[in-house]
Amino acid sequence: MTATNHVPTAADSGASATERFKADKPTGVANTPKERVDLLAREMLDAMHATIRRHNVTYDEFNALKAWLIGVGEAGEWPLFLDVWVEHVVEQVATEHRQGNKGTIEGPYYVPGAPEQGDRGVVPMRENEPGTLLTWTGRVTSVDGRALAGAQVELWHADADGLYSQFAPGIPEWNLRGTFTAGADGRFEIRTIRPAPYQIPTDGPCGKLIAAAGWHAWRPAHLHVKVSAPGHELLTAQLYFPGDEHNEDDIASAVKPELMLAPEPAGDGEIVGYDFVLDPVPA
Ligand code: MBD
Ligand code: FE
Repeated sequence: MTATNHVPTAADSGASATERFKADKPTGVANTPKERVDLLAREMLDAMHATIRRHNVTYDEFNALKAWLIGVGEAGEWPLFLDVWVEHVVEQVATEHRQGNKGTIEGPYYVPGAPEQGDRGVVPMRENEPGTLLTWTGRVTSVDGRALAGAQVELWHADADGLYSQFAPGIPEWNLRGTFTAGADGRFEIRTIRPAPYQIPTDGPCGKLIAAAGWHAWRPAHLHVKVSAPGHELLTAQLYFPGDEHNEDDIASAVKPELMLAPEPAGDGEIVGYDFVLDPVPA
């Protein structure tokens, strides 16, 4: 059974991801000194020049690159491209200092403000949402072990067809997106369904690069979360399922061993436990 009657295209999800990014993320460099802009821009250009010299890049290849870059922008795939092939290094640098969970990349499909479900509840989903039921219990604490009552766990993930609401057409607005608020002891319980693996759209410029380079287009099945509490650093993470054939070769390089779930069969679905430890904001 498929959840939609419309085959999603790269242009659908790319345009939505670009609009989402422009609406939510700070993009100014007003506080960046020109010395730093000069350093970063020059080193990135130096790296490109070195590649051109080392491999005798031709005018045909240069023009193919130019056409491809124009296409990435036209299809709205800059968020996809950067989150798949660059974000994992930014994330590693940004969270290296943490003593609690480090997490992993956000990706292009987060939407703030998902409906509040309290400390235990079912994530918004369609009647007869396809997929294995998953009951996840967890707890949010600070690095000193203190329970973080009122911590928010924002969850978003793909459906059993690998599609995200608000980025693929024909899916209810907040489908498989919800905000949970930890109770007095920092505990929460979330009921959802297991997502399917995600395939990068194959009909857009990122898909063309993947095909031209002989790569595959898959991310393993994953749950996205953002966990936040006052006075603590925001944790952005993804959780994965054992046995997925792409856990070892995620196109987005975002799998870490500590993000692997261990679900067990229970009733007509599965249960799993996974806790979060947040770092206090440095004084
Ligand atoms: C995704 O679902 C995702 O999580 C990332 C990082 C990139 C593309 C699609
Ligand atoms: Fe994702």
